[in-house]
Amino acid sequence: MNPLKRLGCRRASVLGLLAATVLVTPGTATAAPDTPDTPDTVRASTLGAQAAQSGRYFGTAVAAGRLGDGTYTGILDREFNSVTPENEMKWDTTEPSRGSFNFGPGDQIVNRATSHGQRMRGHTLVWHSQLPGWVGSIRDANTLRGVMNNHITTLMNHYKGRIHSWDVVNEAFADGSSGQLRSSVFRDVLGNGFLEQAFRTARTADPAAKLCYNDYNIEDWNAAKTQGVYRMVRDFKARGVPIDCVGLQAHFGAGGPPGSFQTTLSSFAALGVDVQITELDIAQASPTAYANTVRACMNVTRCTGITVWGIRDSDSWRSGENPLLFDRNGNKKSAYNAALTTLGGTPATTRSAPDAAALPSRYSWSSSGPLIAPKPDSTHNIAGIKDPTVVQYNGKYHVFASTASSSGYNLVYLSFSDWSQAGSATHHYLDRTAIGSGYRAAPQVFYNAPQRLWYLVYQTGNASYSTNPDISNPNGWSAPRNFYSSMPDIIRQNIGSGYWVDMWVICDSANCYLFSSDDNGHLYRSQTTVGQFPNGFTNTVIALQDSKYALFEASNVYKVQDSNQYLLLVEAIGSDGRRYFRSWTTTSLAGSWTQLAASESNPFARANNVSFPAGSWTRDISHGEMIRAGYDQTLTIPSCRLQYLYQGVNPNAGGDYNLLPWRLGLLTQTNPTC
Ligand code: 9MR
Repeated sequence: MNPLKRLGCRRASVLGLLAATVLVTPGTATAAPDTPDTPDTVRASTLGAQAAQSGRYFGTAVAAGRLGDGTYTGILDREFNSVTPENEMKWDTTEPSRGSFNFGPGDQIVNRATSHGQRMRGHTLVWHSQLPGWVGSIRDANTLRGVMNNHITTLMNHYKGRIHSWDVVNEAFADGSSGQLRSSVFRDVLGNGFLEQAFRTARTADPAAKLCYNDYNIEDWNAAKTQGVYRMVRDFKARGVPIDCVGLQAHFGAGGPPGSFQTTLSSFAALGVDVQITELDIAQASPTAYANTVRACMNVTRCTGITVWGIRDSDSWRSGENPLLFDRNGNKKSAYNAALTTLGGTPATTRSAPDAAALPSRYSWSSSGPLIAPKPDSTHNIAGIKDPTVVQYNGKYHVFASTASSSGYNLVYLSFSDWSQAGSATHHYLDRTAIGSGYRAAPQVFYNAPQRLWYLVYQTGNASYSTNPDISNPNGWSAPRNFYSSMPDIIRQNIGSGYWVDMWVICDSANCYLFSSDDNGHLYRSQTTVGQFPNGFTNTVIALQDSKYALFEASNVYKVQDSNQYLLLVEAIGSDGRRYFRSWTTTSLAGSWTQLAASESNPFARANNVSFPAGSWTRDISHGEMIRAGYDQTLTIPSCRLQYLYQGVNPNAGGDYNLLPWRLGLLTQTNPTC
C-alpha cells in the first residue's frame, strides 16, 4: 500500500472522529507510571518570570536610544516581560506635523519586544505635554476633535494586536485641591468631554486593547486628584463609556507609597477596572518602599502588572535620586531583592546550581504570527508546510520541514539569518536532490560531531537518514538509507492500527538513541553506541505509554544545558480535538520519564498557555522543534527562555488532512526562570 495515501486517510479520519467524539482526557489517562514530583509553582529568580506566576507582568520603560547597550538589553531581556516606550509613542515623535506620522522609534521597540516575547504598553495617545506646537495652537473645536481622533486611530491601527494596554489619556487632572481637569488645549478647546471622546475613539480603533487612564499623584486615596479621577471612572462605568484600566504612575518620594495606596488600588478595582502601576520609581530606592509598593499590587487581584520607569539609575529621568532597581553598572540593588521577594521569588544568588538549571513545571508562551508559509512552484503544488526541524549554525537558522500536497509528503529546506526574513527565504525542494521523490516526512537535523557530518533523519515507512558535509548545500544530501532492516518486532506487536512515525535521534557521551511513535500510545526507543552510529540500533523497547491520543506522535528529546536533565515532549490530541504538547524529564536517556507539564490544564504548550499578540491564528500547537543552544548530536537546549518552532493551522480549515494550510510559527517562553 502506498504509505502516502495511508497517512492521508488515517489523519483525515482521526480529525473526523475528533469532531464528533469526546476523547479521553490525558489528565485522566491510565498507564502513565509517572507521578509529578515537582511543585506547582517554582520560585523564579527574575521579576518578569515571578510576576507571571500570579498572572501579572513586570515591565520597564525602554528608550530606543539605549537598545545598542548590551548591559541594558541583557537586563531588559532577563528581567522584564512588558515594555513601555519611554518617549517613542508620544505625539511629538509620532505626528510632529499634521498628518505626517513617524513610527520608526516606536516600531524599533515594539518589534524587539515582540521578538523577545515581551508584551507592550502603549504610552500615550492624548497628553498635554510633549505635544507639538501645531496641536497646541489649534483653537477650533471641530479641527482639534478631528486631529485628536485621527491621531488616536492612526496610532492604534498601526500597532493593532501588539499592545496589551494603551494609555489613552495621560495626566488630564490638575494637581492641588480642585479635583478638576487641568487646563490644556484639549480641555480648553473641547471641554471636559474630550476624555470620553478619546476613549470612545480608542475602543473603535482597537477593540482588543485595554484602554487606560494614566496619571501621577493619584496613589493617595485622600488626595483631591485621586477622588477626581475616581469620580470620572465611576461616571464612565455608569454611562458605558469604554475604560478598562487605571494607570497609577507611582513616582514616589523616599518614603514610598502613601499608607492608603492599597485602598486606592482596590477602590478603583471595585469600579470594575484593572489597575496597573505604570511608572514606578522611588527616590533613593529604599527596599521597604519597593516592597510596600509591590505588596499593595499583589494584594489586589485586579492589579495586573507593575512597570518601573527605567532599568538602571543612570537611565532614569530622576537619575540624581537613584530611584530604580539596578545601579548604573547594571548590578541589582537591595530594592531589587525586595521587589522580587515580595512577588514571591527567590534572588538568584541564593539558589543552588542544579535548581537554577532545572526546568520549571509550568509554562507560558507568546506566539508569533505565521512566519513560514508554503511557496508552491510549477512542480510543487504545496498546501501545507509542517514538522519543522531547526538548527542555528554559522549565523543562520537552517530549517527543514515536511511539505504536504495532494500527492503526499516530501521535504523542503530554507535558511535565513533572522526570523523577520523567514518568510522571504528561498524554499529548496529536496525531492530534486538525491533524497528523491516519494514519501519522506518529519525531518530531524543535527551535526554528528565525531563524524563531522550532518544527518537528516526522516520517515519513509521505515526510519531513514541522509548525510551531508555541508548543511547549507541542499544538493549535498545522500540518498536515503534505513536505520532498521525492517520494523522491530516490539513495534509490530503494539502498533495496532497506528502508523510508525516521527523518528528522533539523540546521543549522550556513550550511546545514541532512536525514538519513534506509533500513533497508538507508544513511544519506542532503540539504542546503539556513538561509535557504531548510524548502525547497530537494537534493544527496541517501549520508553513510555499512555492512551492513544494522550501520547500520539511528534516526540522531541533534548539535553537541558548545564543540568543533568533531559526533556521529552510528545504531541497529544486534546479533548477539544486540538494538538498540544505534554512534557517529561529524566536524568538518563535509557531511564523512565517523570511528568513535568503533562496535562491539558498544565500543558507544556497548548492554546491555553500561549498568547497571540499578533492575532490568534491557530488553536493547534503541533509538531515542531526547540531552538537549540547547539547543533550537535547531543541536542542541547537552553534551560530557560525557550523558543519552539511549531506548526499551526487556521482553525476554520477542514477537508482533506493533506491539504490543510499548515504554517510555521515561533513560541517564546514568557515565564523563564533565569
Ligand atoms: O521619562 C520621560 C522623559 O525621558 C521625558 O523627558 C519626559 C518628558 O515629559 O517624560 C518622561 O516620562 C514621563 C511620562 O511620559 C509620563 N509621566 C511622567 C514621566 C516622567 O516625567
